[in-house]
Amino acid sequence: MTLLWYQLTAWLIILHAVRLIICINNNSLIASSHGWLNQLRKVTQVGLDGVRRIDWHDYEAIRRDAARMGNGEQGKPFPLTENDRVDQAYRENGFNIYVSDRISLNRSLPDIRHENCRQKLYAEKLPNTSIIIPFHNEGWSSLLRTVHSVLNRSPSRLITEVILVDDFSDKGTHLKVALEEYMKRMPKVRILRTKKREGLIRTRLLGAAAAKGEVITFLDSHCEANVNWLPPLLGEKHAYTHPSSNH
Ligand SMILES: [Mn+2]
Repeated sequence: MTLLWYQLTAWLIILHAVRLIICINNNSLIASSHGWLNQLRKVTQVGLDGVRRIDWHDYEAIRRDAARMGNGEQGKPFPLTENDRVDQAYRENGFNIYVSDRISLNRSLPDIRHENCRQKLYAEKLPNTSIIIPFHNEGWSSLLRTVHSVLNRSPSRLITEVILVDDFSDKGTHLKVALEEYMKRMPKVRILRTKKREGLIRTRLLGAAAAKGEVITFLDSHCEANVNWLPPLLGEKHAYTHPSSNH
């Protein structure tokens, strides 16, 4: 009996050791140069469930982002001078739209995920989604940066459309004609408007009723999508908000 116990323990130790070696190999592959990363992108796995999984990372976009320099790039703080602090835009908004206006709409962000997320594969066949973004008197640059980051950091074939739903904004004109003009260059973006102030939930539902995608995704109007944010969420088939929020 004791001998059997020792044998069993020995086998468990060996099994764990093998698993550990596999993990170390994976890590060392991932941690190596970009050339390796490109090769890894083609890796697919078929799980015990028969599902083919692929690496959804867009390594070209990751490289482009890493090379960006300027205000707020790589998610760095934007230092304010005393003159900046008396600016009207700084005082009037709930968050710092003054700074937001001075940062690129396509700015880069640090990859703040757990290290293991860089190695994860997700199902090759994922449903497409309608991204619904309700807003009320949102700042111009924070709203546009939300849209830009979603389109820049999502595989195009997974995005059916981005639906902006205006809950009766009444400050200024930028969210009316200017927004419609701007979005003409983004054919996937549609703009809907409520006929009176409805509140967040009814505004979301208006967008949901118009959605054509297989999955509905709700986002705030002042957030930024980060690296490979979408495939894991579509794999789960849940509705959600706030992939990487600044508010
Ligand atoms: Mn928010």
